[in-house]
Amino acid sequence: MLQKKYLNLDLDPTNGQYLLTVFHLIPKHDTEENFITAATEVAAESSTGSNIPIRKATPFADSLNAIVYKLDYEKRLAWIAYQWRQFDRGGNVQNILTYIAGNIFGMSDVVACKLLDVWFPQEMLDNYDGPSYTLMDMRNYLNVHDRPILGTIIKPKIGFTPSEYAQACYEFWSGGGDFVKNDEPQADQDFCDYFKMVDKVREAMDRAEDETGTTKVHSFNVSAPDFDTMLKRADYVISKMKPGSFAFLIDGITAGWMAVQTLRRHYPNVFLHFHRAGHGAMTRPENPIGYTVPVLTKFARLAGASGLHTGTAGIGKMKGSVHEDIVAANMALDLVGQGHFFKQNWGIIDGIKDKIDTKKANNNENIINTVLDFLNLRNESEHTIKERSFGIFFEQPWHTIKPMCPIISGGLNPLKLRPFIEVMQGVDFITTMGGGVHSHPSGTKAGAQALVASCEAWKKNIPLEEYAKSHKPLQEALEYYGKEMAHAYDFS
Ligand code: CAP
Ligand code: MG
Repeated sequence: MLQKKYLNLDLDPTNGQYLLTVFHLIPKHDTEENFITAATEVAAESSTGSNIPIRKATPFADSLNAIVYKLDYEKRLAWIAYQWRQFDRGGNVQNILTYIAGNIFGMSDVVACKLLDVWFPQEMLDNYDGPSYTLMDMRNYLNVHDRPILGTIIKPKIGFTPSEYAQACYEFWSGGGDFVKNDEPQADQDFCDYFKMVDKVREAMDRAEDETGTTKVHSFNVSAPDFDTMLKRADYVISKMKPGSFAFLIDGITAGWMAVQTLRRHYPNVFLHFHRAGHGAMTRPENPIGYTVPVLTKFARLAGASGLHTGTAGIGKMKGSVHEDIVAANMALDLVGQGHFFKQNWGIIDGIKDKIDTKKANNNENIINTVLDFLNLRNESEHTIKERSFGIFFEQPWHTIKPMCPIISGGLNPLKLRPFIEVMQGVDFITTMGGGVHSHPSGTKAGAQALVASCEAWKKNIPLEEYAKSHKPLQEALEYYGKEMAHAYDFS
């Protein structure tokens, strides 16, 4: 039933009161009239109403109605504005998703309802945590600044004892790798006691650091049956590991947004690693109902994840569009990110907002230069500005939702590093290769050495085949992955 009070095509949605959304929407019986009706029903169900007008509504309650403010029937697109004051105070991300990615996905009146993009007004950003410990902090700890952070996931996913698990970590680190993560299902299983695993990882890390002279990081999955157990596992890691040498991995979709935000608020000085196992049910491009990878990315950054898996842009094994995954990676990192429909400015220009034209500052460089001009910091070195764009500079007067690190994983191997750097057009990401390292014909350490050599070849701009002549593990990788895996990638 058309719910007129949720429709206003004359609304000005840019006054800072509204979180904006765009949905791809197809009604059960696809006519233009039903499309408009469905849009108002989605607005009602995701704000104050139901499938039928509510007589009990008061004028104030009605003032909180979500509003359909723009429609494009040809493309089946509906723009809906939500007053962000309707959301739970205190920076609650879960509550927003309960509205705009909740009941509406179950409505029988629609056969397609996909949240394509979302936009947060700057006035709203100030109420949400955003990342605390960033990629820049991890780079400083590892002393790695001009290349991706090279990581692995221990495989088999589970089944190792603590000692076997730690041995695999040691082999990867001793081969030159920086970063190891638990796989997403690894937790506290009877064959691999969580606390013993942590103890053994610390021993392996000490051994590898002594041998290589470089620092290492391990991302411990702290997903658990309940929050107390999650915090107990996290606190044990803290008690055993050096500050900076560990991250907390959370299965953000299955453990939930409250777990993500609890970790962000309890441990602001730890890299918060958001694994997105399960996201495909919402984000696969062919799914008619759900939300996109850039939307998931925006909410993970708002919630304060330090890093999120954002996909391999068609180079790995997981389904995902090149465009979506690159948009997501840039949305994670940049001060100004261009989404499918909205340009998201993640900064708030305290006290100088009326003095500079934020409309002119429409991308990273402009926005940084605009603020530096105003603050007469023009003569800073390029590196300092770059470093500062990671949020250090913008603590005062300009503060911002700090960048989040894209984590690139899924079916990758050392031969796929360069293609991703070229697609990404940058190195600000962590890559984790599981099968692509632990299937190397000469073992895990050689897998790590092949990955390190592949990165060196890229940095020196030497073709892999050429560089492999003096790097045996890379040569073996070329022979193995080049033959075995070439057909496995979907470059669509
Ligand atoms: C990769 C992985 C990661 C996925 C997550 C796995 O292993 O450990 O969980 O990459 O996907 O279990 O598949 P491989 P995404 O390196 O052996 O593929 O990053 O797309 O969320
Ligand atoms: Mg995994």
